[in-house]
Amino acid sequence: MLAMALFFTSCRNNDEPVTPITNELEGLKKIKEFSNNTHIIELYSASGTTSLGYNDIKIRIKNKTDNSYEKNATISWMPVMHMTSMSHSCPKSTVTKVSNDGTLYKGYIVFQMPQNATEYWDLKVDYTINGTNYTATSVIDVPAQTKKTVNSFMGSDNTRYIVAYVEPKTPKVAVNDLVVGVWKMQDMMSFPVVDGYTVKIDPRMPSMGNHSSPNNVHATQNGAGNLYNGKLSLTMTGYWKINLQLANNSGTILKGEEITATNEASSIFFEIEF
Ligand SMILES: [Cu+2]
Repeated sequence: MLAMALFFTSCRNNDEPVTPITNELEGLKKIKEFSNNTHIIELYSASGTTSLGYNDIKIRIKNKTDNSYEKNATISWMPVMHMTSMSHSCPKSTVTKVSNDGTLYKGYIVFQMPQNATEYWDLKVDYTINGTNYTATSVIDVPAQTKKTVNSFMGSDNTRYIVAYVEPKTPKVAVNDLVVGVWKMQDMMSFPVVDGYTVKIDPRMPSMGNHSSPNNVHATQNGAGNLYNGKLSLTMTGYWKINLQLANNSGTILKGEEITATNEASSIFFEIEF
């Protein structure tokens, strides 16, 4: 018994050398890197790409002098679409550290329009390290998509809204945890989260008599500034159109129509196929 106790004790001690961060980049692929005179900015996502709609993005800042990663940066970012007639931004989160002693920073950006031959997105990253300000800007790839995952529209209250699909990223034949986001265009450059609304959902299979599914739950917020959570019921694989209605705090529908015998789709919706 003593021998065993010693064995396990020593085993545990040998295993214990502290590895606080095993692999920060696990499950991430590099989107791109760009630089200024002092640093190389690395952008990561699960897919290694940026896309139309909601994007979870991670950032690292590498110091060019010693190739170390900056752990004490304060970062902000500004995505801008340069269109022929004007420029505008999109919904975005603040940028925060993933873990205290790590090198990764995280946030989200919701591209509501795709690029084209003459109009493009870029991302300006501003950061401060030990009181010194730095900046770097890079073009970001936002190609058009076949499935709709983001809606940008004028509500009946004359406010422009953006409603984007976030989860499930890999839908299953099940009642899935649904996450969506709701933002409004305050001006061309600021798109804050809208609080206290409801995103009503009605998933349908147009190829099969437009049938629905049971046990869906409309998406609502669990706290100001947050994304919206609901339940998305998918009873079989294939193409689903998730019809939406956006209701404000008092329940007034600002955009979107109910699905009836004579109306088979809403004017705002998401599309998934799995
Ligand atoms: Cu645009």
